[in-house]
Amino acid sequence: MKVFFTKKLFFIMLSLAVNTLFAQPVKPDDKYNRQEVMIPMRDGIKLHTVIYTPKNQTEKLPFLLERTPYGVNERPSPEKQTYIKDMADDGYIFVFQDIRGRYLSEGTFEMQRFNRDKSNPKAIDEASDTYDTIEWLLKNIADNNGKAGIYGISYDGWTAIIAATDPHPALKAVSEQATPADMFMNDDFHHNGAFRLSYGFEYSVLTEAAKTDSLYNFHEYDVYNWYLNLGALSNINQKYAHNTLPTWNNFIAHPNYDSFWQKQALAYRLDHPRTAIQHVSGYWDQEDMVGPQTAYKVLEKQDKDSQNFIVLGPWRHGGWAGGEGKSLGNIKFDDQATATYFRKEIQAKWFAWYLKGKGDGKFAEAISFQTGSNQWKSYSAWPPKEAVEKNIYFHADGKLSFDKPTTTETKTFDSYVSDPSKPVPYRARPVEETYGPGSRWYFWLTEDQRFVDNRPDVLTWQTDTLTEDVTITGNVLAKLYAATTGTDADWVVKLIDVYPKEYKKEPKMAGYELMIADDVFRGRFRTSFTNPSPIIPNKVEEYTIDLHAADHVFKKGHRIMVQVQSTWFPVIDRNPQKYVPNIFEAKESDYQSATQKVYHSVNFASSIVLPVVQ
Ligand code: PG9
Repeated sequence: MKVFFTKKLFFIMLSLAVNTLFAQPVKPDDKYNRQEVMIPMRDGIKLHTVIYTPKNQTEKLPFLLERTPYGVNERPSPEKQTYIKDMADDGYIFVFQDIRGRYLSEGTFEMQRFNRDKSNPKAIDEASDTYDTIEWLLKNIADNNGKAGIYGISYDGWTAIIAATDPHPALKAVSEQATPADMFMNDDFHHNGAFRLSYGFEYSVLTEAAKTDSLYNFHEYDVYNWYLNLGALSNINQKYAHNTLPTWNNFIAHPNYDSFWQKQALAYRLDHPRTAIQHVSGYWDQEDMVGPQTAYKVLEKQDKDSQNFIVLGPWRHGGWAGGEGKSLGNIKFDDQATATYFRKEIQAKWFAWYLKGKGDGKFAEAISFQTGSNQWKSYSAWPPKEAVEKNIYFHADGKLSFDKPTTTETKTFDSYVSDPSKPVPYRARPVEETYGPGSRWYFWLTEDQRFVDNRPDVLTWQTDTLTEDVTITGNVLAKLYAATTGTDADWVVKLIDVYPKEYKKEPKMAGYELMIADDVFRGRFRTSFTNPSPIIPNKVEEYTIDLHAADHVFKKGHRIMVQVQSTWFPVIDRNPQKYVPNIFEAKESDYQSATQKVYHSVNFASSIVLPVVQ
């Protein structure tokens, strides 16, 4: 049986709906001269690079680079790529490069390659590859203005920010968009130590089964079934991957937050901004929502020259790159073209200033599209200082309110049985293969949470109908007091905006349950991510779970809801609920049901900490 089959990223990107970027074939009559070159790196390896130089160039121009593992050859001329069209109109020399070991470049691909050993002049990493590329471009491409910028989304955002860790002196501006920052704590591969199973496996296949992109052939449309039938995670290597995927093997070898993950993380690799740097994050980014927020925060501590900026918008992963951005899934933004605005008014103007000296150079520290009110806002700090932490508490009978629970409450906890053989789907089934045809992966964070409303293994608390707007801007935290009969447990917390029962503005959205902030925490890591420990059965423990940034108005007439559950499958692997040293090596018999209790008593007052703005 053929296990893997390859497809070009072209098809994946088509279904990504970023298709406007790549949908049109290269035409010989466009406005650019296109050259394909192999640029030598310091260790002799050559990287495949496509360079677009404007045909009617009247002034010296800066370079704009994008470095990617997803293949550059299919890309049309810059003015035909929606993502960079506004910059193409301004005039740049565009440079697209296959990173080491991918597509037409020589060398070996390494997932998020570590920093090189700088004592060895021939040692390489993504920063040195960018450095060597810029050096070559300055010397070999005529009529450049001596400046370069780099941008990109996700992996390409990560290559951009890594370039900023050790920049060529000509590199003046870096726009990292949806970069991962820490693959154990957030982003693609784990969240708070909980493993992102479907993404982790499918992405390892995508990038490591061949030099070009590969999709796994599941022979099954609803992969929820496939992952459930897989059983223990060791079956991936035993039955399918046969140790051929380095990233999958690293998941198994590094089940805790050891130096492998720590040294890969941006917090380890970033110190202060060495170029102007812009971070771009989507509030409903299903892959790397937290990365840019973390990168911004780390650099902001040392931003003496005010060169560190953040932009947050109502987007899925890369949602700002194509289309207008007037909606996401079922959610509409009052006709505001958020993606168009980002490309024209933010991205293009920012590069024009730093690379061409065009414009007034005035950029807000933080620009955010506030959802609910559907307005762009500018802040002088992120999170804004005016937000005040306010707890919204869980109560008996499914109630949620800003009042702290009192001892007189009759019931002090709610409970459910979490059965790993019947995990709660993370989105409504069928769960299509992540990047497969017709996949709804791109919008799942905006999906109506009513699809789990009546499950006995999902707890729900909600406020009365709000009599005035509640605005939250900044970081949301969950403080959970919980116990389990098992020795390990996952806690998934979702903060939800419940639309009114009758909703004249858009009747079919009546009662909609929209996730505003959410995350999962793997209980074994409650005291240390490096040294996990079993949970003591039935002992109430405090879990503080970062639900990350939101800028949202819960409108008058809506309700605020919180849901708690212990499975989110298959985006998160099943916790066996019995402590084992390494879940990747758990046996099927280790998976057991457990009773989970979430407390709301005066001493164990579970709550969500909201950054409320009056
Ligand atoms: N989210 C993808 C990714 C980035 C970096 C590492 C692993 C995966 C991406 O969209 O590129």
